[in-house]
Amino acid sequence: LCSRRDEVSLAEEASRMYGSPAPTIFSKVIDKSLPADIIYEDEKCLAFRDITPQAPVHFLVIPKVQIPRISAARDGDAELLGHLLLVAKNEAKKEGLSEGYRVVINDGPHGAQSVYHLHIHVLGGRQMTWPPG
Ligand code: IU
Repeated sequence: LCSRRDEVSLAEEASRMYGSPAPTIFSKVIDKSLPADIIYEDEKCLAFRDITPQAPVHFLVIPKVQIPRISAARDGDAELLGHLLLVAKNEAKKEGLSEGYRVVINDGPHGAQSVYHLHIHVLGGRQMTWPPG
């Protein structure tokens, strides 16, 4: 859906704004070199099913630009971050999560983040508990 030129300009934008964070497995999901179950895509983001689902419905929403973690976001990312949340709730609705769901962003070691490309988890289809582990 995205031209090579778009991809190059996204990479340039990332490098200009964030330096060049080490690419992660999600770079390969974005460039389609790694197959993923993509449920939504637009010019700014992707949503795909988590490969190790922790609930009957578990998908991730990621920006195409590689912000490594939420704590590295800039004031200028406000519109993009808002967009990611709106995509998360739109896809949750499409997935039939009318009884509610959990939205999670893990940050850094204490947050148990494992992939350093910002992603919003959406989990649903079962009763969640609180507090999380
Ligand atoms: P975390 O918040 O960084 O811990 O979440 C990373 C998620 O990415 C985790 O739920 C993995 O199951 C998921 N994931 C994936 O969907 N596909 C992959 O190839 C890899 C991780 I590596």
